[in-house]
Amino acid sequence: MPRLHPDTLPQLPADVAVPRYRRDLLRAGIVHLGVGAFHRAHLAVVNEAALHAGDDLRWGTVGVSLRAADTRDALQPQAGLYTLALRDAAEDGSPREVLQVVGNLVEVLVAPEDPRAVLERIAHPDTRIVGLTITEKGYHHDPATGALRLDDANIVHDLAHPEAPRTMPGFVVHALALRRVRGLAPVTLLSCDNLPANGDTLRGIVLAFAQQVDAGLHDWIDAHCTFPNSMVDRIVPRTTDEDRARISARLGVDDAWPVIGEPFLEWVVEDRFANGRPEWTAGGARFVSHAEPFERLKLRMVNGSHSALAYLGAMAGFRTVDRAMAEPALRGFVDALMREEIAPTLPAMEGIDLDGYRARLLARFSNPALQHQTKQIAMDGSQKLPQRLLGTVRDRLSAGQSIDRLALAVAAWVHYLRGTDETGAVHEIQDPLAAALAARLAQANASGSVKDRVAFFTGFTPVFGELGGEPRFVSAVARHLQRLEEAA
Ligand code: CS2
Repeated sequence: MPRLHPDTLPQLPADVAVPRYRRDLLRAGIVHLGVGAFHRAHLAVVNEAALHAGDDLRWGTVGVSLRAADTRDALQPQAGLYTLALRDAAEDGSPREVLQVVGNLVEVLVAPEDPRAVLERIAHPDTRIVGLTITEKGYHHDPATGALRLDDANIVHDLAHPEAPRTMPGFVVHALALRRVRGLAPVTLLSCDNLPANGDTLRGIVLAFAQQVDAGLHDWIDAHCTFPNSMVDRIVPRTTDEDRARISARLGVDDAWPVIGEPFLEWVVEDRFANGRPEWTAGGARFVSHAEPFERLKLRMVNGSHSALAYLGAMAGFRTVDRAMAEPALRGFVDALMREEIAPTLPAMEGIDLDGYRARLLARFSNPALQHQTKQIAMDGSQKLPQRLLGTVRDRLSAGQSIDRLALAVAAWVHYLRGTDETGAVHEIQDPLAAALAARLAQANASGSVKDRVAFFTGFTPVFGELGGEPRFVSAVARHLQRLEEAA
């Protein structure tokens, strides 16, 4: 089969959407760090709609992979083209799939191969926005406080090697230093990761790193660059070989690197751009002055219940989220978790009907065409729990309210960390703090009663902050952990 490529676009079936703007004239106004499936199924698609809606060709994207070369290797022979497959189920339950070839990714750089090229690209006069979807762990921060970890070995490395950094803060700050000395315009740093106040968090991290490099640089960034907060939402499961084969067969050409997503998409962004932006409203983005309430809503409702489902589901032996949702007890649990414990912590927001939001979410989680793996969501729990579940726990405790269901979700994570599910199958704990968590758990397990174990384990402050010292939290988690362990 021929490869997906600008030359083979005319052969595609008529029901596959393709780029309709002058790709050959695209400039790269955006550098995107973390060019994974989420970016390619969300931001890049909204950006594609903006290119279709207007004729502003300044907004092509150069993607950067901070680790692996696989995306570049797959997309280079396709001149950056790839397919987005939006999947859900038809009335009769059969999978339905709409295909679109996306064209605004003009190049992919692999940071470890050529760090200099990444620095130069961010420092390029055409670059106006640096976007980020590098997942929570890419920030090298303390998950409980959001502060940059200056003792992190890679951060120490990057402070000493301005010409060859490895981390996001290293690339961003050293490249901004180049822009500054060259007298270039500032850029917008746009975090689209699932962190609370993601723009503010990014700003704190970038400024903390810059302060170590040069106080003048710190002040320049502070005065000229912007860090809008943004809320992003679309479920994007990992692409499988089966997806690749099915999509290539439908296209009639081989796409080595398609992405899968649900039809639903939301993007709420603060309209604070230092050096212009595309008209992303054309692709469904909403510009607001304060995105923080939308982020909180999304992190607590979508991601909080997603993590709860992932840990409980994975431990019960359910491979996918829709399979877990088909279990009445689990569906009833996440429904009640959202309705009774999460939604009441959210402020009233204009245009948001929380009952409708919850109902739609239950339907999204039940989408059988996504095959979203519970283990994919279960990874990196230490980086996710604080903003997904623990902030809600804190708010409810300080209002004297019950945290029964939230505590079950937290207990499910602790239970998951033992590394075997209830059917006896072994799973690997993928987490940047895996070694520290394992050590903590082993020490906790030597402490005797479940309550003592939970008290010791939740004393791990990088995740729990001060919560481990809160008796109501410890006893609620311990009660559930005991039940989970007895059931297993
Ligand atoms: C998921 C998210 O993998 C995870 O942890 O909870 O990626 C989730 O699918 C997205 O945030 C939905 O917008």
